This record gives sequence, structure tokens and C-alpha cells, in this order.
Amino acid sequence: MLIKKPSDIKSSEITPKEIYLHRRKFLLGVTGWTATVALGLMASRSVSAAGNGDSRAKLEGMRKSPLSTDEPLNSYKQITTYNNFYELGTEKDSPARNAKYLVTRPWTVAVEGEVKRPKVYDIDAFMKLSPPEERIYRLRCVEAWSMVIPWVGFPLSALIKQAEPTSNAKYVEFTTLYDPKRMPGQRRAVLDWPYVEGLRMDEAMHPLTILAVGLYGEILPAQNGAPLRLVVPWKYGFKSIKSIVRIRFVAKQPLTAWVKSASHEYGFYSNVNPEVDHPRWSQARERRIGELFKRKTLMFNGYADQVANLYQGMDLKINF
Ligand SMILES: Nc1nc2c(c(=O)[nH]1)N[C@H]1C(S)=C(S)[C@@H](COP(=O)(O)O)O[C@H]1N2
Ligand SMILES: [Mo]
Repeated sequence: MLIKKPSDIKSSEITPKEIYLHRRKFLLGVTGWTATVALGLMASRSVSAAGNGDSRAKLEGMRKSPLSTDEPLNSYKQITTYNNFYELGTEKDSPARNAKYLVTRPWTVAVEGEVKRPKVYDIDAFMKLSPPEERIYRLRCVEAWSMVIPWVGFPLSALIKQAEPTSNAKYVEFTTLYDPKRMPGQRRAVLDWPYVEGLRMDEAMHPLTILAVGLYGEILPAQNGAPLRLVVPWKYGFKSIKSIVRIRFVAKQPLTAWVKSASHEYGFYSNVNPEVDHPRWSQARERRIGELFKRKTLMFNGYADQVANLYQGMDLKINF
């Protein structure tokens, strides 16, 4: 059986981390490449489950990634109940409470713009584009807290290679679903909906940049951006846009939702940088969710060795 129902599995919030890690090693070691198939089957099975808001469909066979951090993980409960997802409400616990509204089937992802092979994918086909990996990344929110999250996903570069961008493509623009029925937070003008984010092409192609479809070995819960979200670990969390319906290749730097709403506070790059404060608070330190004392924030969220070269010659105080 590739798919386990919730009743067959111990939920990771009650599984001690050591056991989870052990089980993970086992799964990663044994099953290997059946993952793509598992994902596809899982995705079709989850059609009904996705609607009732409590699906815990298991993904198996993920490959382990050398790009993962070995820091202690935040718990499944922390990761799924302390969220920023304004389309599902602005309190930290509202995305989990409103998750039931975000029905994720049917769902399509349009890949378009400056590409030789534009395509509208059904989400289940999209998830089979590339074998999923487990990627344990730090996530640093601009609000000066952080978590360590075991994502499941594949490099954005795999999609980009399939789409074959033209030489005009300099940036990638991502757009979240606009549907106030499924995203009740969009009934209030908190942001100019839909949420839009963007990356420069070299950032999008970087091996650390992934499209996530799961976490803790299970399909992504709605509150974490189901069915598909971006994860860019060296940037503030808001760059990691959730519930994507469109990926567009463009010549000009996209006008992102946060730059549009407050360009003096949020820049296009938004690289984690302890030396550049937010106008209203310091970015020098952060609170790891679950810990008592603050820790120092690291340049590029600790990924400087891998990404600093992308910004050589740029003034990161101007390009914040
Ligand atoms: N569409 C959309 N994507 C979003 C957000 C949002 O409000 N809407 N919040 C961002 C912010 S501020 C953070 S910190 C991360 C949080 O991701 P998580 O809830 O999975 O930890 O999602 C980001 N992606
Ligand atoms: Mo954030």
C-alpha cells in the first residue's frame, strides 16, 4: 500500500522527533523512486479528502536531500497552527480554523508568459513533474520568528526546464488563487488580492528553491498553502507564496503584493538580513517557535554559502 489513511498512521505531532527521524530514514532509504507514482495516486485519492479539511494522506518514498538542515524540527502542530495566510484570516490561528474552506480540487496551475511551452496543468499532473524530496529548511518570518520545517517538494528548476523560457524571461511571477468563497479572508481588503510574488530568474533556478506539495511526509495542509506553494529559504517567509494557480515568466520585475502595499517596508528581494532593520523593528534576532530565548538571525537565514554569490556587487541596503 502506498497510501495510508489517517487511521493507519501515527500523527507526527504525537510522534517523538527521534522516532519520526528514524522512520524517515527508513522510508527514504527503502522506497526510492516510486515516489512520483505515490504522489499521483495520493493526489487523486485526496480529491474528496481535500474538501473536508482533515486529510492526512501520507506521502512515501521521498529522497533525502543533502540540502536539508539537521536542526531540530518544529512539531507538526506548531507548523500547522501558527500560520501567516491572510486569505484565511490575519490571526495566527485563523488559517488552521478556516482551512476547511480551501478546497483544493479541482485545481489548475497555468505556466505561461515568456516560455516556449506554455501549459495549463491539472494539479495532479503537476505534482508528477519531478520526484519529490524531503527538504528540511529554516523559515524566517519578517516578523522575527522562525521554524524548522520538513517540506516535501521538488526544485522549481525542474518546471522551468520543462517550460523552456525564452531569452526575454528575466523574472518569474507567482499568483495565488483568487476566490473569496474558498479564501474568505479575500472579502477584506487587507492586501490587493490576489497575492503575487516574484523571483529573479537566477533565484528561481537556484537548487534551494522548491515548489512544496507536502510537509512531515504528508500532503500539504490547506493552512500551509495547499496544494502547491513556493519555498525560498534564504528570503523572508512572505516570498514563499501559497496556493499557487499561475506561474508567469516575464521581462520586468513583478510588482509583488507586499511591495504594492508598503514599498518602504518590504522590498522585492527580501533576503533575510540581520543588518537591515524593518522600519518598525529590528531584524537582528529572532524567536524560534517553541524556544524561550531569542537567537541571532543569520545572513541569508544561514544559507549564505549557497546564495551570497547571487547578489555580488549589489547594495543589499538599497535592494532590501
Ligand atoms: N498567498 C499567501 N502566501 C503567503 C502568505 C499569505 O498571507 N498569503 N504569508 C506568507 C508569510 S508572511 C509567511 S511567514 C509564510 C508562512 O508559511 P507557513 O504558514 O507555511 O509557515 O507564508 C507566506 N506565504
Ligand atoms: Mo512572514
